[in-house]
Amino acid sequence: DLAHPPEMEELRKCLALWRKEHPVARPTLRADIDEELVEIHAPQTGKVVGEYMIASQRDIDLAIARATAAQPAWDALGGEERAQLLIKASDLLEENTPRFMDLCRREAGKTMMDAVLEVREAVDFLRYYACEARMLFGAPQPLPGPTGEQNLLRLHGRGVFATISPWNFPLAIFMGPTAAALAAGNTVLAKPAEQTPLIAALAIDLCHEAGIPKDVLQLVPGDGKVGAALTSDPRIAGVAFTGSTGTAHAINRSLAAREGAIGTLIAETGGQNALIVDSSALPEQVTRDVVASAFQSAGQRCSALRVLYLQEDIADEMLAMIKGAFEALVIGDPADLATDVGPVIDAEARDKLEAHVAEMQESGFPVWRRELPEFCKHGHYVAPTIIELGSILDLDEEHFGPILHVVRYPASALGSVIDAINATGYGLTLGLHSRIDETRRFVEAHARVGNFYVNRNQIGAVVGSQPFGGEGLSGTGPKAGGPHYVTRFATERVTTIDTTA
Ligand code: TXE
Repeated sequence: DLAHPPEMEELRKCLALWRKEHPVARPTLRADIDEELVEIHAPQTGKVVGEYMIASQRDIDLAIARATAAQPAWDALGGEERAQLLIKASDLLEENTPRFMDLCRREAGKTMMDAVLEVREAVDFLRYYACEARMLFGAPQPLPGPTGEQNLLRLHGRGVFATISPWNFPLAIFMGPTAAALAAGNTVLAKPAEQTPLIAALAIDLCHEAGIPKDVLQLVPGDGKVGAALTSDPRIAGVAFTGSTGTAHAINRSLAAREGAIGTLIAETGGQNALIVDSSALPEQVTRDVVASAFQSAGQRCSALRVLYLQEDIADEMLAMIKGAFEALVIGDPADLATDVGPVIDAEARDKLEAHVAEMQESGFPVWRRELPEFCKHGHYVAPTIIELGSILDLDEEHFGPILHVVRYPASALGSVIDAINATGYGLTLGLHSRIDETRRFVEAHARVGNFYVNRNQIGAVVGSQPFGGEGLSGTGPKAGGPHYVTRFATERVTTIDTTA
């Protein structure tokens, strides 16, 4: 939660601990068979930080067989017991905060502030879903019926779940759906992003140390092919996926093409997130929020601001202030506490973002870019960029990096602005800076988005109080960290007893 950053003193202590180098884990599923060994590179330097084994088809088969065999006992354990194990795991994750911060920096190029917040979010997810396990998976729920009949509803795990996660929240989004699936009584095959398996391996080790059985929770490291091998296997009852919209479509097709039981898909995907600023907004607050949302985490948050709509009559003044703050951003080494903008995840991401900027420039849209400092020359950095557009519909897809697009709109055209935002098909986050209640009510009523932020920073989510997730091209729901999430991982069974017999 960036609105409540931790005290600097705490951060300094973490940093001091983090500086004592920790050995890098080497995750292996099974070392004795034909896995492929892959190197992991630090986004800020390109240097090797570790290596991991890609799971082979044989590994995957074995993992599914073990998870299938272990599921009934895990389900039968009940919510309270599962909750205790998840809480124990959350405590171990919290105790290991400095190790995770170190790995988040080395493997994902996270700044120290982003890293500490990431660990907190993962811990919160584990504790929140543990509470859900306690509340939802205890005694059966009696349902009304005629005299002489008893109806009981129980929730059970669906079976074996695959959780497939992205690199941008390599701990929080890896752990969140995994914890929810476990809480509901499923066994889990957790596939981290290929860029960040070390963080995932440490998290899984700590879950095992907490007492979660090894067959109940297994790490399946690998790339998209490994993910596809999991989703196409009919023994997998459900998939909880977070990543790009294109991959969610591929998984949906893969689940539909399988023979056997119909698989469940819970998907959280990208967004084309806009912020509307009218002439009643407070310019200093807008500037702070815009710069934080668009450029923190190098723009690699699914909630990040991509398109800023400025009401015409204040656009010049607002843009000048935003550019001032943009010029003051510190770009550099994520290990440095002063750094605001670190690297993007890899060369492929950098090249894609650079191609987008070049294309916009060629199309004649005005572009402002920061100079990259010397330090950044060896890593995968993209200079923070502002591009002025005619409409959000000038963008054909999400651009996942430190690029802010700006559009001017006349005060009378608010309705068309909302129509354009809806027409992107995405529906993740939307921000509004306005002091006019009627405007807020209008936007709230017409925008099809999952998370709407009013007069505040359009960043992320807080487990339990700001459940997060989108609709349309942005995901299936329900919202992560919210009261309806865990039940999607469960199946309902009803027993009807004739009590007169
Ligand atoms: O996604 P990819 P990335 C979104 C964000 C952005 C994306 C970034 O908006 O679009 O995630 O993550 C595996 N079958 N969100 O680039 O490439 C792959 O190995 C099965 C949304 O990593 O889709 C990796 O583990 N799996 C968000 C995972 O899918 C496959 C929060 C994601 O990879 C596969 C965070 C296949 N065919 C990021 N192909 C939210 N809305 O909450 C790849 N994978």
